[in-house]
Amino acid sequence: MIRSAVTLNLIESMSQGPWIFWHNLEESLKKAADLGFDGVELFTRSGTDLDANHLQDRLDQHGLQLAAVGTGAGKVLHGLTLTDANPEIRQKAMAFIAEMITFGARFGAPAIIGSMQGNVLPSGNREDTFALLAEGLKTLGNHAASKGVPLIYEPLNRYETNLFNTLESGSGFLEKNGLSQVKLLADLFHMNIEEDNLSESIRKFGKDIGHVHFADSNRKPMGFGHTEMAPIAEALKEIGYAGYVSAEAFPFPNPDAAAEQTIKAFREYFRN
Ligand code: LER
Ligand code: MN
Repeated sequence: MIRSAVTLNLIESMSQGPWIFWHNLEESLKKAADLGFDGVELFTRSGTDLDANHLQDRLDQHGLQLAAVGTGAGKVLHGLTLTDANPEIRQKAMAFIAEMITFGARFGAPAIIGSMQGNVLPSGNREDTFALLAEGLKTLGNHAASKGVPLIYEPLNRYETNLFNTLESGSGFLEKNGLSQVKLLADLFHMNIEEDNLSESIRKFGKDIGHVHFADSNRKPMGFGHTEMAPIAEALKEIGYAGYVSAEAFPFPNPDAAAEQTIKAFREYFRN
């Protein structure tokens, strides 16, 4: 069964970006539960930012699951990536993500590697950078598997990474490097920019999809842009996708209305 989730950014020093709820754990969990979401996806400063027992209590109280945890704070706050030219920075990136994997795994939730993948730098070599990424994903994928969760790797649009931008190239990379512990994130916003045909890509590479980010063509909540969602939902159902469709969208026009629009769109496409 495809499940709904909504994102919550708990980093006080951030105030902009594609997250629906912001800063307040208690209030956001209550709103998510009241609207009928199945889970929440968290964006925190680190894997030790939240007390896990406290979070478990709060989730249980509201009947919510932890859908996934983002690792982007490693890049945004500390400038870490898995493909940095400096081995010390790569090591710190690995440690940061490993800690996040351990945290999420306590809840059965996978960690997502999006911006932490980095880029091939103008001075860098493409194949060498791919090798660094493969090495990082291999080690972290094994760590995730030892904790009983997959690791999620996210192809991003070309303005955010020059590594892998499509499900096809991401899937080929996983296969070539034997990264069987790693699943792909199908972010509908990135896909709208990069894929020739979203539903065809989902059908073709669906075996690798482990998480979905639910946003319209303009990163607003689904329904506020021009993505044709019906065939995408059909494709996800057809491949037997059974993970989360998680709203990583701008809090437009405000967090509450964005959450309401998201759950309305989720029900329209996945509970009809
Ligand atoms: C992360 O999930 C993502 O989609 C990126 O665009 C954020 O930088
Ligand atoms: Mn995303």
